[in-house]
Amino acid sequence: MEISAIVEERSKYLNLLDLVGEEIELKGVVFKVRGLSGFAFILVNAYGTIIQTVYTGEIGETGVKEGCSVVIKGKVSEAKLKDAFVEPKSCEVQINEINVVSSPKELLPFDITKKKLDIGNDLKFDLRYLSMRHPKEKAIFRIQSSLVQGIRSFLIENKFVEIRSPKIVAEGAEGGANIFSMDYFGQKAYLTQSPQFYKEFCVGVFDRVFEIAPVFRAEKHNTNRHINEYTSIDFEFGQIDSFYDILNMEAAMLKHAFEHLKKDVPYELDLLQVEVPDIKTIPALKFWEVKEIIKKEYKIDPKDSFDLAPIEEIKISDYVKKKYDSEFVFITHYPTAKRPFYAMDDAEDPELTVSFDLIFRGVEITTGGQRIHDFDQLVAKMSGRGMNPADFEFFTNAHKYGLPPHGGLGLGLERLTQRLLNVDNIKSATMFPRDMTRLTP
Ligand code: AMO
Repeated sequence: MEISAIVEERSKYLNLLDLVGEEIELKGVVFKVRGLSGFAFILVNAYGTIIQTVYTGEIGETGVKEGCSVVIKGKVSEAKLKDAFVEPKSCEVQINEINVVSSPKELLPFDITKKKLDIGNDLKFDLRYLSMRHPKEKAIFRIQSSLVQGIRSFLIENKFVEIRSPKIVAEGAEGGANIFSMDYFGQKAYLTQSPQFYKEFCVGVFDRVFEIAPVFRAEKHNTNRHINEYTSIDFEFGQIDSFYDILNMEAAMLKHAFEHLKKDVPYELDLLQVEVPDIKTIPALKFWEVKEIIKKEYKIDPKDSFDLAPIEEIKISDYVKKKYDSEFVFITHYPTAKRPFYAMDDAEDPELTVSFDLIFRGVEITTGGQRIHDFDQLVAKMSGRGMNPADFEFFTNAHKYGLPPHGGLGLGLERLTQRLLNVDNIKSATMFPRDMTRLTP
């Protein structure tokens, strides 16, 4: 078999519209059978989309049922289809021959052909590999995949090198208690919270780097925005003139990714009625300014004065939407007290850092900022925080031997998906979520 044959075979059906009048072979899984007297509509899930086929005869005699893998030979004809899940809607396949190549032992325990999957979240996650067969559930992850593709292509076009950092590490980068520890051949080890150290190392090598990979957080609370394993989209780059370069890079990356989405997955965006934001510029407000706005405009005065509470993120989004017609807002200059040791302090006010969060539709989706690149400054900041720089020698060595001014960010893929698709819980935007009680599937 020629290497190109498999590629040709699979790409043929994708252009069904171009094949009207032609005989084709279609391989797929039966999604739904609607038998009528003397004929039947068989919706077939063929490599990703659901195609309508028409069988003339008594379907009951063929052994075809939902979940069967079938090979169909038939002719493509024009049609006007209404079924929300069918794509394309302007043609169908008239079956000449249908053969069952595999048949399920049992039918699915719930109906995946209904307009909306009406099962509870527990069952949805317990049987995720089945519930995802529902077109609307599947669309979430098709969109997520396209988002990653758009982000990755932007970064590669802009000379970022994709790296792979270890997930078993000796020290956490982010501090705090939300770190999983483990026994590593008698030594204490952790599951990584972030590729922070490694991306900074790699700036010293490639200048621009990124990683899209899982990270782990031992969050003990069950919220609609936290999971214990998530996909972190990290980038880091050197030779920055100011930390605003990082904000601009993120805005350009999201703009590119959203444009890619609109071209790549229009069917899924339509199915889930997703409103993809049109990014022009993203306003940037300073942390203390935001606190003032919330107090003045919304009469809210939350207790934590060094961080933003979820309600404040919601309110500032509301404010920015009304004032600047933007669904995104950068919040800059977070207090030093709430930022990790590697964050660079603001030269004008050491109580603040040149760091930021990006809020999208009321939820923080990104943290980023400029990092300390100078060895002495880094060691002094660590010591000032009661950390022992010797424990982090493997990290500070990179600074000792020289790093350029640099910065970057971490963007939570599931939070981005959650806000983009407007789903209520981050777990619904996570293929196989891990929370305090869920380890399977
Ligand atoms: P931070 O800890 O703020 O920053 O995380 C960055 C982004 O990751 C997402 N996120 C989460 N998503 C789901 N569940 C969680 N438990 C969770 N925790 C965080 C959020 C958040 O904005 N090293 C820095 C990034 C950097 O400065 O480059 C870091 O990890 O979307």
